[in-house]
Amino acid sequence: MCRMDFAALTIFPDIFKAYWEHGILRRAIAQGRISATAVDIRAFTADRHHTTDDRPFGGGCGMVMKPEPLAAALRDTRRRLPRAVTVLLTPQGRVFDQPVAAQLAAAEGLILICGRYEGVDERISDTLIDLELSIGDYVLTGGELAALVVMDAVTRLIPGVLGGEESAAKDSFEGHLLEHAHYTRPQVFEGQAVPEVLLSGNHRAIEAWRRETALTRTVLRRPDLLAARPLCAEDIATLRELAERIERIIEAQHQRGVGPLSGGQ
Ligand code: 9D3
Repeated sequence: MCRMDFAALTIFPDIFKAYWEHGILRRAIAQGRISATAVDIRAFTADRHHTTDDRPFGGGCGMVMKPEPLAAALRDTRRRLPRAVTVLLTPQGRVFDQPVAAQLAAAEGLILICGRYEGVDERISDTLIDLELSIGDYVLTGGELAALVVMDAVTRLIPGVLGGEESAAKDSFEGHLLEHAHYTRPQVFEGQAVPEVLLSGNHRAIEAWRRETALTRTVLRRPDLLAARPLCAEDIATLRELAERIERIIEAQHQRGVGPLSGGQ
């Protein structure tokens, strides 16, 4: 059985526990498909005040995470998880995406180091880190949420964590097309009906409709996803048919005398 051991190194271990106690992560832990531990960096301090930060050499505002407690916590965790990949969550890292999640899902373990303050001492990242990850271009107050994001995205890719049909079938195009629209009961909600085709029982028509809505949403909202990966011939045909439908609508407007030089109306 595939199994993944996660360890999060943090000065706020309680943040993790609440998330781990719910939903798919909780089930994955209960089934023994993953393990998850929060390692309190403060437990590896030697001074009376359990100091984890200090002032930056060279001056400036903000504090820096001290290297000694972090290195001690990391070495202790590595003794327990010798084959784990060590990841530092930092705004300077490579942006985490689905292909990175898929790569990390093949590891035997992940040690996720969560920075606080202005960041961790550079000598930690220089020598003890395999990979630096950011979760996107916005400013957080620390690495804990980013570590949870990585854990969440990686966990659902571990074989057996999701139910059978959920996982394998969709993974092939996960990440390069938006999902189709979803509807459930009631059939009419606040005056808005569910699209007819979904009630037809015609599974081929439903599949075609879903693919078409997925494609058109992607074209309109996230064209960058389409540019990143080629479409199959059928999808291109669907888009061409859509383009022709739009063309006919424009053409019909021309017939009524509306065009770029007509001044509208
Ligand atoms: C004065 C410069 N600082 C504020 C702009 C730099 C800075 C230091 C530490 C900004 C954020 C943080 C805390 N963030 C993370 O630890 C972090 C993060 C993020 O902020 N955004 C996206 N991904 C990540 S991963 C870790």
